[in-house]
Amino acid sequence: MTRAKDYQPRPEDKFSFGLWTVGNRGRDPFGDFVRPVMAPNDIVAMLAEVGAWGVNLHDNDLVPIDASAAERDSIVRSFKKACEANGLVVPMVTVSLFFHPIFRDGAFTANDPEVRAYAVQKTMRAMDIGAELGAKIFVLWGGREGVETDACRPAEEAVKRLREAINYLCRYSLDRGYGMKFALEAKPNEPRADIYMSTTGSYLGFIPTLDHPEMAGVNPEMAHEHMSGLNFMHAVAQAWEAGKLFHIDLNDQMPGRYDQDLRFGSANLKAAFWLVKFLEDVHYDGPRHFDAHAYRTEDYEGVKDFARGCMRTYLILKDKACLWNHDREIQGILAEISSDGNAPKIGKYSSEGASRLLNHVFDKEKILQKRLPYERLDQLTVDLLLGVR
Ligand code: GCO
Ligand code: MN
Ligand code: MN
Repeated sequence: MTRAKDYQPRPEDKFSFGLWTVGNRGRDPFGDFVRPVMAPNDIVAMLAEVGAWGVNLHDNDLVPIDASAAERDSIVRSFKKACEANGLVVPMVTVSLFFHPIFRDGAFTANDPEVRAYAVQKTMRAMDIGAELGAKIFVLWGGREGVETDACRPAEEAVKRLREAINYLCRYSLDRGYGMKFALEAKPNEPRADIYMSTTGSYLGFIPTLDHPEMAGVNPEMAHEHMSGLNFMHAVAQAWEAGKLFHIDLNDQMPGRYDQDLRFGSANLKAAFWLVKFLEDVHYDGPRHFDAHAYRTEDYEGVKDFARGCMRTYLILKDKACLWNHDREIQGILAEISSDGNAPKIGKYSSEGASRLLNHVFDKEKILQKRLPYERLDQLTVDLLLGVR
């Protein structure tokens, strides 16, 4: 990892924003819009101005749900031109299966088979838009796939319906030669009281049960894991280790609150640091997507501050990760705590190895003499993050 010389975003950083993020108009359950509508093509220009690399969208962020085929074609064509003119790529497309009232009982998991079929049709059409715009990642976030009462359906039936829909969509991508991969995004609650597939780990368990497991991975979101009080970096690391980190949603969130979608790094700087360090250390080369929005107090100049802030914080933390990796005292402690000593090798199982391990005598007193200076290590990290090191 080389140190960034400045904190200016560059295309190789692969920073992306959804149309719905910088285009968020600040409505919440208690109050109305505070910012005027910004047309998708103008959002693209704004993203180019702040230095983003990519723009993502839901089908209906761009094409109104009841647009005619001709309207749809001309909107998508004009958007594509705007992206090209502004030098932005469309790495990911997704589908809104949560906004229209028809999804009040879910989409792929709804009890009404007509709603389920409509959800699949709507997704296929969103995939068509994605293919036209060059997107290779298709995110599926089942915001309405959940319950207020478990009386409404057996929970395992929901899993089966979800599987059936995703299997179908994989086949559609193969049939059309779209070369898309699906990134499944978990969330514990909001807008439903409980959402099926509440954590990234749930999806990692579900994916191997698909007909085409190689076509499905995850899109972990920082706020979603933090809402449950979980360690986001651990979820990302597990997904990465399984070869399933297809996309990532970066933002921030105070644990135990409503879904806040705060600017990246604004609530839990230390968690953001470990996350950035992880992504950079393993050379994750997918998009770094900020699924967040500006405070409701902002106008569109403030939205630019928000977007620039997400990217700047990421780059500062990347620089800090580089310093951490080259800090002699930190590295000295790491070498000390990871030394093997005289530990018997476990390795791959064999009968002889098992006998050897069973007969080994462990000197617990000696093992306990080994220093584990994690207080010092953590304080060095804090000093480094606070800029006094
Ligand atoms: C949320 C989700 C969404 C999804 C998006 C993509 O909490 O609302 O994070 O923003 O990421 O809909 O499918
Ligand atoms: Mn979210
Ligand atoms: Mn998200």
